[in-house]
Amino acid sequence: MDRDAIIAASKKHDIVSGKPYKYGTAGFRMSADLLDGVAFRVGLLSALRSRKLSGQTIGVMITASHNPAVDNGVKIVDPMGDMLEQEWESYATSLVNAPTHEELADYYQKLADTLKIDLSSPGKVIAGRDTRPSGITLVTALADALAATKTEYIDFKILTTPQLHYLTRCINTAGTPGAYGEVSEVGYYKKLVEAFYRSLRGRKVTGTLSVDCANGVGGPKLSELLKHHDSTKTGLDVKVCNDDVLRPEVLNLDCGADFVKTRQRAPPSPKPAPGDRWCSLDGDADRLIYYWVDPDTGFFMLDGDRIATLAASFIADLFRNAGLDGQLRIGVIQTAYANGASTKYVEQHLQLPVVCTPTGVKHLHHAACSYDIGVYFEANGHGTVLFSPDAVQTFKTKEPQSPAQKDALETLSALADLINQTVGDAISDMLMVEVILAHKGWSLRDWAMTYSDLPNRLVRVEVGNKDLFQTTDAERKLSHPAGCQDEIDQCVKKYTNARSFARASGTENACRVYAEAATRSEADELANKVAAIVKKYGGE
Ligand code: G16
Repeated sequence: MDRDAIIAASKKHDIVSGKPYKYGTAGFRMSADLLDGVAFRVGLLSALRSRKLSGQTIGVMITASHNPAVDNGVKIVDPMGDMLEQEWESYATSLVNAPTHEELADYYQKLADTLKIDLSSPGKVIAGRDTRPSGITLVTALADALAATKTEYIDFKILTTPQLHYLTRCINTAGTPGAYGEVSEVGYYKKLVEAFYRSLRGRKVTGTLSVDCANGVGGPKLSELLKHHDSTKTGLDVKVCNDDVLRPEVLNLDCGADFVKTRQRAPPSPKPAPGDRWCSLDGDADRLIYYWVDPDTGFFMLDGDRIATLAASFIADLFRNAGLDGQLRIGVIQTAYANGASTKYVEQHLQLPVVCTPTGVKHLHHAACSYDIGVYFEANGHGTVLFSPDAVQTFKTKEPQSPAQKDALETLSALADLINQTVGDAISDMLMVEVILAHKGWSLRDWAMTYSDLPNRLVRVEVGNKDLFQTTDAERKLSHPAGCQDEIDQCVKKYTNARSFARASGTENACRVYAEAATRSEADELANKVAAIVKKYGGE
């Protein structure tokens, strides 16, 4: 093997000792200055992963998404564009934590032996990064690992996270019946725009949509997509806002999907005029939140739960119109953060099953695969709708019995192309929402009328040691530290229709507390009380 080459290259990319690195909710994520050695070691692991999977291409995305500009992150994408298989997360963690360069090379060899990987076989890795300047040096570290292991490598440079997932799947399916699309960024735009035209089926989007791009990669990429789009065909009129990627420090600063969701208000700049239709993307364009400011009642947000219910109800209607009711199964996947009212709406009104998984799209994606149509969204706006190969085949081959059936089947087929099948994609999800609103002839206010959210509050709590907090029951309860959950339960009991839980974030050095209750003041009070409990148990 390339032991000497790995050791020599590794010496250029040290890890910062004394830091326990962990493959978290979305890979390794922390202050960018701690990540050089991590990116190198992730390169080694992706080289192994590709060879284990007979030389299929593995993706590596360098992004810290919604985190502040000083952070960065590295995550691995499997051949079909989904997240790294979970068993491999622990190999990644062990490899990154190897204390010396020699032990790193030894562990690399050990993994190859245990997993029966032929290190002389071909391997291929592609990479993308968001607009953070630190991404440039991290890509160099990654490339050095791929050179040391003689792994073929393509750097796609600046991309949104979902574009990297798209490209990974395109490369691995090229020339097969499941070919996902043209292997290029332009191919991504063309696929989405063409599917957008087909999904609308002659209907027109009305009114301007202002898009807050979090001053991240979504800004330039959305502008790029619009160059391939003819608004006279669709009526879509997009105003791209907060797209300053030249000043790195403004990334996610007082704008973007995470700001809007956690603060429950519109970005202060540019100030949305009352009644205008707005949405926000996050720093790597995989989350989406809609909102408007009502002249009478103020800010109103349509988050991931709302996008899930909108998509599920529209697709269920199309199923009925296509005569597919009862033939294919639709399921909705949520996490503990889903508003209780949305879960009730899906189960009782839409009569669809709901599954709750731990946080992280990797968990939701996995659960969604067990349905013909799996609608998965986290409340924070991260999600997509998965169509099984059987479902897509049925849309194409079922003989329509009426023009209405034909219309429904063709709309379903177009949606399966429009909605990113690899991972949550804010740009693709935004086009899906616009299609559904155009079909229904709805404004955001009509969409909001479907059900009333329970008032809720999300709080970030900094603690001495977030790893003390361990969860069970799809993160709805704490198993550790002992006594903490009891105190939370006692507290929740005092409020009407209330629910609250706490968990350690897998992307930030903090815990998160969620609370919902019958009134806004109760939700706020409960969240603050639970946050105080978490702080008390959180160590020095
Ligand atoms: C990532 C994950 C999401 C998760 C979010 C927050 O999002 O991809 O699935 O909901 O982190 O996770 P946590 O609460 O563990 O910090 P993103 O958009 O930051 O990549």
